[in-house]
Amino acid sequence: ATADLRIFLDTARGVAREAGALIRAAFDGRSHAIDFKETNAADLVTQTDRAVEDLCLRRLAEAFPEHAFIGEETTSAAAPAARTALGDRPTWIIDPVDGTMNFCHGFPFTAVSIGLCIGRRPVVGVVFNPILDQLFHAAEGLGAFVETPAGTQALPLSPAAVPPTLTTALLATEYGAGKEPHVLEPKIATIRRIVTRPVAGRGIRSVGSAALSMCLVAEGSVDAYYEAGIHAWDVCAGIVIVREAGGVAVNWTPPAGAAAVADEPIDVMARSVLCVRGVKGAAAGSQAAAQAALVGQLRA
Ligand code: LIP
Repeated sequence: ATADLRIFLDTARGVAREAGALIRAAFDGRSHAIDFKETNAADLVTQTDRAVEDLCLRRLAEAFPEHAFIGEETTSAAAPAARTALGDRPTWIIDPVDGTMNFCHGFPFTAVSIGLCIGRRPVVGVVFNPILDQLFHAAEGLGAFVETPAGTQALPLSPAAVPPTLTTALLATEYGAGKEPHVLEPKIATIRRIVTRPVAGRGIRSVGSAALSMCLVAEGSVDAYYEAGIHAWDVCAGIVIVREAGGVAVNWTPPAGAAAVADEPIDVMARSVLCVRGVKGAAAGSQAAAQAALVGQLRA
């Protein structure tokens, strides 16, 4: 119930702050010993990723011993057969350092991302960028907020007062660590379509963190974000933050027989995401047509 979600959210916020302090302390932009995952030169992991994941798993397991856990580094290091599948049990999905490459290079878009799924649906999300000191959080039915040293604000922020359209859109995407042709080609084709066709989007940004890209959608700084090849830990928390900020978050490929975009379920394990911002002050549902149109254009 709502009271439980509040407890889950507040616990995750505390854990994210503690984790963020570790990231902040290690953020010197130069001297990280880097390992590579899956023999891919663009898929990095550092001691900080591992230390932050250990901390998050320990703290959340102490608080909620009956819950399940999926962490990026634990999962990546495990043999496929030993990886935790997402079931109906409450499951925390954690990316200890989303934007590890940014972290290694001293580019200040890096965050700890903590999401909770119940019955496979993302219901709590916390994304904390300790470098810029921005903590984004949301829980189903409780709204989305950003905490900064200046205070707490509800999302979206202004000036996202008009519905999003492709012709006026500032979009975000990532080239991503996955270099398989079936992942990269559709992304590049979409970028080409957006930047070459007249009046098809104003511009594209790539900030290097899926979680923070989704927070940019939630706050209204970008109109939409799409990516394929990402993992559940990159997007679980962000999905809740986008949705609670009045945005839509769906998979890039629609599920078979799906109804309206606004009612589409999202599969966090499906390795893709497409999200569109909400409109500040809009009545629930009043922006659905504009959001669905933009989703359709980006999927086309
Ligand atoms: C990264 C994402 C980024 C994506 C990369 C990678 P990591 O997460 O946030 O948006 O393009 O493929 O997955 O590995 O830094 O946690």
